[in-house]
Amino acid sequence: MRDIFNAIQKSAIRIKEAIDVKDIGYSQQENSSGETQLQLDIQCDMIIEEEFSNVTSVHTIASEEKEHAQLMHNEGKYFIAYDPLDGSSLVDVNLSVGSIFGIYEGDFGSQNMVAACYVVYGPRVEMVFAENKTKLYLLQAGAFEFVKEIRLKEKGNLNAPGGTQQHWAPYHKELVDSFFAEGYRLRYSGGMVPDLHQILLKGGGLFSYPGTLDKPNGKLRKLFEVFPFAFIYEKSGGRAIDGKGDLMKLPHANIHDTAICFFGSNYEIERVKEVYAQQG
Ligand code: AHM
Ligand code: MG
Repeated sequence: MRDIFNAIQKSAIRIKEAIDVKDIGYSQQENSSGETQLQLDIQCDMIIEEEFSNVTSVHTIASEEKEHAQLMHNEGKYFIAYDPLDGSSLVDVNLSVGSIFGIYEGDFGSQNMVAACYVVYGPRVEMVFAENKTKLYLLQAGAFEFVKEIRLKEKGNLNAPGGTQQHWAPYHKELVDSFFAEGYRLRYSGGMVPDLHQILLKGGGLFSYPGTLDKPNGKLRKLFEVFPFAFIYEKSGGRAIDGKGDLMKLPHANIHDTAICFFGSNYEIERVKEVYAQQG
Protein backbone atom coordinates (compact mmCIF):
# COMPACT_ATOMS: atom_id res chain seq x y z
CA MET A 1 0.00 0.00 0.00
CA ARG A 2 2.94 2.33 0.71
CA ASP A 3 4.05 1.91 -2.96
CA ILE A 4 0.57 2.84 -4.16
CA PHE A 5 0.48 5.85 -1.85
CA ASN A 6 3.85 6.98 -3.27
CA ALA A 7 2.76 6.42 -6.88
CA ILE A 8 -0.36 8.54 -6.30
CA GLN A 9 1.80 11.32 -4.86
CA LYS A 10 4.17 11.24 -7.84
CA SER A 11 1.20 11.24 -10.24
CA ALA A 12 -0.36 14.21 -8.44
CA ILE A 13 2.80 16.27 -8.72
CA ARG A 14 3.04 15.53 -12.45
CA ILE A 15 -0.67 16.20 -13.02
CA LYS A 16 -0.39 19.56 -11.27
CA GLU A 17 2.44 20.47 -13.67
CA ALA A 18 0.33 19.38 -16.65
CA ILE A 19 -2.62 21.50 -15.47
CA ASP A 20 -0.36 24.52 -15.00
CA VAL A 21 1.42 24.50 -18.33
CA LYS A 22 -0.58 22.76 -21.02
CA ASP A 23 -3.02 24.29 -23.46
CA ILE A 24 -6.54 22.99 -23.05
CA GLY A 25 -8.03 21.41 -26.12
CA TYR A 26 -10.38 18.62 -27.08
CA SER A 27 -9.09 15.38 -28.55
CA GLN A 28 -10.83 13.48 -31.36
CA GLN A 29 -11.80 10.72 -28.91
CA GLU A 30 -14.77 10.01 -26.69
CA ASN A 31 -14.54 8.20 -23.34
CA SER A 32 -16.78 5.28 -22.35
CA SER A 33 -19.49 7.64 -21.11
CA GLY A 34 -19.65 9.30 -24.55
CA GLU A 35 -17.91 12.51 -23.50
CA THR A 36 -15.28 14.05 -25.78
CA GLN A 37 -11.98 13.74 -23.97
CA LEU A 38 -9.78 16.73 -23.32
CA GLN A 39 -6.15 16.24 -24.24
CA LEU A 40 -5.45 16.93 -20.60
CA ASP A 41 -7.70 14.01 -19.53
CA ILE A 42 -5.70 11.66 -21.72
CA GLN A 43 -2.38 13.04 -20.53
CA CYS A 44 -3.34 12.67 -16.85
CA ASP A 45 -4.56 9.14 -17.53
CA MET A 46 -1.16 8.27 -19.06
CA ILE A 47 0.72 9.76 -16.11
CA ILE A 48 -1.17 7.57 -13.64
CA GLU A 49 -0.85 4.47 -15.80
CA GLU A 50 2.91 5.05 -16.03
CA GLU A 51 3.28 5.47 -12.27
CA PHE A 52 1.23 2.34 -11.49
CA SER A 53 3.17 0.34 -14.06
CA ASN A 54 6.15 0.65 -11.68
CA VAL A 55 4.22 -0.78 -8.72
CA THR A 56 4.22 -4.58 -8.73
CA SER A 57 1.44 -4.86 -6.13
CA VAL A 58 -0.98 -3.35 -8.69
CA HIS A 59 -2.72 -6.17 -10.55
CA THR A 60 -5.19 -4.26 -12.74
CA ILE A 61 -6.19 -0.65 -13.38
CA ALA A 62 -9.47 0.78 -14.66
CA SER A 63 -9.77 4.41 -15.62
CA GLU A 64 -12.70 6.65 -16.42
CA GLU A 65 -10.80 7.44 -19.61
CA LYS A 66 -10.26 3.81 -20.72
CA GLU A 67 -12.98 1.56 -22.03
CA HIS A 68 -11.55 -1.62 -20.52
CA ALA A 69 -9.65 -2.58 -17.40
CA GLN A 70 -5.96 -3.17 -18.04
CA LEU A 71 -3.71 -5.81 -16.52
CA MET A 72 -0.50 -4.43 -14.97
CA HIS A 73 1.18 -7.19 -12.90
CA ASN A 74 -0.05 -10.76 -12.64
CA GLU A 75 1.41 -11.18 -9.16
CA GLY A 76 -0.20 -7.99 -7.77
CA LYS A 77 -3.21 -8.05 -5.44
CA TYR A 78 -4.62 -4.55 -5.84
CA PHE A 79 -7.17 -3.42 -8.41
CA ILE A 80 -7.21 0.36 -8.77
CA ALA A 81 -10.03 2.35 -10.38
CA TYR A 82 -9.34 6.02 -10.94
CA ASP A 83 -10.68 9.18 -12.49
CA PRO A 84 -7.48 10.93 -13.58
CA LEU A 85 -8.92 14.45 -13.80
CA ASP A 86 -12.45 14.79 -12.50
CA GLY A 87 -14.20 18.01 -13.51
CA SER A 88 -11.61 18.64 -16.23
CA SER A 89 -13.90 21.05 -18.09
CA LEU A 90 -13.45 23.40 -15.11
CA VAL A 91 -9.73 23.82 -15.80
CA ASP A 92 -10.24 26.44 -18.48
CA VAL A 93 -12.30 28.59 -16.08
CA ASN A 94 -9.63 28.05 -13.40
CA LEU A 95 -11.81 26.29 -10.84
CA SER A 96 -10.52 23.42 -8.71
CA VAL A 97 -10.38 19.89 -10.10
CA GLY A 98 -9.24 16.55 -8.72
CA SER A 99 -8.05 12.98 -9.19
CA ILE A 100 -9.93 10.12 -7.48
CA PHE A 101 -8.63 6.61 -6.67
CA GLY A 102 -10.44 3.53 -5.40
CA ILE A 103 -8.12 0.76 -4.21
CA TYR A 104 -9.67 -2.72 -4.21
CA GLU A 105 -8.13 -6.01 -3.13
CA GLY A 106 -8.63 -9.17 -5.22
CA ASP A 107 -11.10 -7.61 -7.67
CA PHE A 108 -13.14 -4.48 -8.28
CA GLY A 109 -16.30 -4.16 -6.18
CA SER A 110 -17.53 -2.10 -3.24
CA GLN A 111 -17.02 -4.99 -0.81
CA ASN A 112 -13.35 -5.28 -1.83
CA MET A 113 -12.37 -1.67 -1.26
CA VAL A 114 -9.45 -1.34 1.17
CA ALA A 115 -8.46 2.30 0.69
CA ALA A 116 -9.51 5.40 -1.23
CA CYS A 117 -7.84 8.64 -2.06
CA TYR A 118 -8.38 11.91 -3.85
CA VAL A 119 -6.21 14.88 -4.75
CA VAL A 120 -7.59 18.42 -5.07
CA TYR A 121 -5.77 20.80 -7.42
CA GLY A 122 -6.86 24.21 -6.17
CA PRO A 123 -4.95 27.21 -4.91
CA ARG A 124 -3.13 24.49 -2.98
CA VAL A 125 -2.69 20.83 -3.82
CA GLU A 126 -4.12 18.61 -1.08
CA MET A 127 -4.50 14.87 -0.82
CA VAL A 128 -6.95 12.91 1.31
CA PHE A 129 -6.17 9.25 1.91
CA ALA A 130 -8.49 6.92 3.82
CA GLU A 131 -7.68 3.46 5.07
CA ASN A 132 -8.82 3.00 8.66
CA LYS A 133 -8.87 6.73 9.22
CA THR A 134 -9.06 9.71 6.87
CA LYS A 135 -5.93 11.81 6.65
CA LEU A 136 -5.26 15.15 4.97
CA TYR A 137 -1.90 15.99 3.33
CA LEU A 138 -0.67 19.24 1.78
CA LEU A 139 1.85 19.52 -1.06
CA GLN A 140 4.65 21.75 0.17
CA ALA A 141 8.00 22.28 -1.56
CA GLY A 142 7.55 19.18 -3.72
CA ALA A 143 6.41 16.73 -1.02
CA PHE A 144 3.13 15.82 0.65
CA GLU A 145 3.15 16.62 4.37
CA PHE A 146 0.60 15.21 6.83
CA VAL A 147 -1.73 17.94 8.12
CA LYS A 148 -4.43 16.30 10.23
CA GLU A 149 -7.04 13.61 10.56
CA ILE A 150 -10.51 14.46 9.24
CA ARG A 151 -13.74 13.78 11.19
CA LEU A 152 -17.22 14.86 10.20
CA LYS A 153 -19.62 16.35 12.73
CA GLU A 154 -23.14 15.04 13.28
CA LYS A 155 -24.61 17.86 11.18
CA GLY A 156 -23.33 20.58 8.86
CA ASN A 157 -24.73 23.61 7.05
CA LEU A 158 -23.64 23.21 3.41
CA ASN A 159 -25.84 21.94 0.59
CA ALA A 160 -24.34 20.83 -2.75
CA PRO A 161 -27.15 19.66 -5.04
CA GLY A 162 -25.97 18.13 -8.33
CA GLY A 163 -27.78 17.52 -11.60
CA THR A 164 -30.06 19.68 -13.70
CA GLN A 165 -32.94 21.01 -11.56
CA GLN A 166 -35.28 20.92 -14.54
CA HIS A 167 -34.98 17.12 -14.45
CA TRP A 168 -35.29 16.61 -10.69
CA ALA A 169 -38.24 14.69 -9.28
CA PRO A 170 -40.58 16.93 -7.22
CA TYR A 171 -39.75 15.09 -3.97
CA HIS A 172 -36.04 15.59 -4.59
CA LYS A 173 -36.56 19.33 -5.08
CA GLU A 174 -38.57 19.46 -1.84
CA LEU A 175 -35.75 17.66 -0.05
CA VAL A 176 -33.10 20.07 -1.35
CA ASP A 177 -35.31 23.08 -0.55
CA SER A 178 -35.97 21.81 2.96
CA PHE A 179 -32.28 22.18 3.79
CA PHE A 180 -32.18 25.71 2.39
CA ALA A 181 -35.30 26.53 4.43
CA GLU A 182 -33.35 25.38 7.49
CA GLY A 183 -30.48 27.79 6.79
CA TYR A 184 -28.13 25.61 4.74
CA ARG A 185 -25.94 27.49 2.27
CA LEU A 186 -25.47 26.57 -1.39
CA ARG A 187 -21.96 25.39 -2.23
CA TYR A 188 -21.67 23.84 -5.69
CA SER A 189 -18.75 24.31 -8.06
CA GLY A 190 -19.54 21.46 -10.45
CA GLY A 191 -16.45 19.52 -9.40
CA MET A 192 -17.27 16.67 -7.02
CA VAL A 193 -13.75 16.63 -5.59
CA PRO A 194 -13.69 20.23 -4.33
CA ASP A 195 -17.41 20.13 -3.46
CA LEU A 196 -17.07 16.99 -1.33
CA HIS A 197 -13.74 18.20 0.06
CA GLN A 198 -15.38 21.40 1.26
CA ILE A 199 -18.12 19.52 3.08
CA LEU A 200 -15.56 17.19 4.69
CA LEU A 201 -13.31 19.98 5.88
CA LYS A 202 -16.12 22.27 7.05
CA GLY A 203 -17.46 19.45 9.19
CA GLY A 204 -20.61 18.38 7.34
CA GLY A 205 -23.50 19.00 4.99
CA LEU A 206 -24.95 17.19 2.01
CA PHE A 207 -23.75 16.49 -1.54
CA SER A 208 -26.37 14.89 -3.77
CA TYR A 209 -26.49 13.65 -7.31
CA PRO A 210 -29.97 12.22 -7.88
CA GLY A 211 -31.43 10.14 -10.66
CA THR A 212 -33.02 12.47 -13.20
CA LEU A 213 -35.32 12.05 -16.19
CA ASP A 214 -32.33 12.15 -18.52
CA LYS A 215 -30.02 10.10 -16.23
CA PRO A 216 -32.14 7.75 -14.08
CA ASN A 217 -29.06 6.17 -12.47
CA GLY A 218 -27.32 9.47 -11.89
CA LYS A 219 -24.13 10.60 -13.56
CA LEU A 220 -21.32 9.65 -11.22
CA ARG A 221 -19.50 6.37 -11.78
CA LYS A 222 -19.45 3.73 -9.07
CA LEU A 223 -15.88 2.43 -9.26
CA PHE A 224 -14.02 5.69 -9.91
CA GLU A 225 -16.13 8.30 -8.12
CA VAL A 226 -18.97 7.00 -5.97
CA PHE A 227 -17.36 4.12 -4.05
CA PRO A 228 -14.11 6.00 -3.27
CA PHE A 229 -16.01 8.95 -1.80
CA ALA A 230 -18.48 6.66 -0.02
CA PHE A 231 -15.54 4.88 1.62
CA ILE A 232 -13.86 8.18 2.57
CA TYR A 233 -17.09 9.62 4.05
CA GLU A 234 -17.76 6.47 6.07
CA LYS A 235 -14.19 6.38 7.41
CA SER A 236 -14.64 10.04 8.42
CA GLY A 237 -17.77 9.32 10.46
CA GLY A 238 -20.19 10.34 7.73
CA ARG A 239 -22.51 8.33 5.53
CA ALA A 240 -23.09 7.60 1.85
CA ILE A 241 -26.33 6.21 0.41
CA ASP A 242 -28.17 5.87 -2.90
CA GLY A 243 -31.36 7.24 -1.32
CA LYS A 244 -32.26 3.98 0.41
CA GLY A 245 -29.27 1.79 1.16
CA ASP A 246 -25.55 2.19 1.71
CA LEU A 247 -23.57 2.86 -1.44
CA MET A 248 -20.83 0.54 -0.18
CA LYS A 249 -23.23 -2.40 -0.46
CA LEU A 250 -24.09 -1.82 -4.12
CA PRO A 251 -22.96 -4.30 -6.74
CA HIS A 252 -21.71 -3.23 -10.16
CA ALA A 253 -22.05 -5.00 -13.49
CA ASN A 254 -19.77 -2.90 -15.64
CA ILE A 255 -16.72 -0.81 -14.73
CA HIS A 256 -18.43 2.37 -16.01
CA ASP A 257 -21.75 1.88 -14.14
CA THR A 258 -23.20 4.93 -12.40
CA ALA A 259 -25.23 5.32 -9.19
CA ILE A 260 -27.52 7.85 -7.58
CA CYS A 261 -25.57 9.17 -4.62
CA PHE A 262 -25.78 11.18 -1.42
CA PHE A 263 -22.77 11.88 0.79
CA GLY A 264 -22.99 13.74 4.06
CA SER A 265 -23.05 13.84 7.77
CA ASN A 266 -25.49 11.75 9.75
CA TYR A 267 -28.26 14.31 10.20
CA GLU A 268 -28.64 15.13 6.51
CA ILE A 269 -28.44 11.49 5.37
CA GLU A 270 -31.22 10.53 7.81
CA ARG A 271 -33.45 13.20 6.19
CA VAL A 272 -32.66 11.85 2.70
CA LYS A 273 -33.58 8.34 3.83
CA GLU A 274 -36.90 9.51 5.26
CA VAL A 275 -37.86 11.31 2.05
CA TYR A 276 -36.69 8.56 -0.31
CA ALA A 277 -38.32 5.79 1.77
CA GLN A 278 -41.69 7.33 0.98
CA GLN A 279 -41.10 6.90 -2.76
CA GLY A 280 -41.66 3.15 -2.65
P1 AHM B 1 -16.50 14.30 -15.21
O1 AHM B 1 -16.01 13.02 -14.61
O2 AHM B 1 -16.87 14.15 -16.67
O3 AHM B 1 -15.57 15.44 -14.97
O4 AHM B 1 -17.93 14.63 -14.52
C1 AHM B 1 -18.07 14.52 -13.14
C2 AHM B 1 -18.47 15.85 -12.55
C3 AHM B 1 -18.40 15.83 -11.06
O5 AHM B 1 -17.17 16.30 -10.62
C4 AHM B 1 -19.51 16.76 -10.67
O6 AHM B 1 -20.00 16.52 -9.39
C5 AHM B 1 -20.52 16.51 -11.72
O7 AHM B 1 -19.81 16.10 -12.88
C6 AHM B 1 -21.28 17.75 -12.06
O8 AHM B 1 -22.32 17.44 -12.90
P2 AHM B 1 -23.54 18.48 -13.13
O9 AHM B 1 -22.93 19.65 -13.83
O10 AHM B 1 -24.50 17.71 -13.95
O11 AHM B 1 -24.11 18.86 -11.76
MG1 MG C 1 -15.24 12.15 -13.22
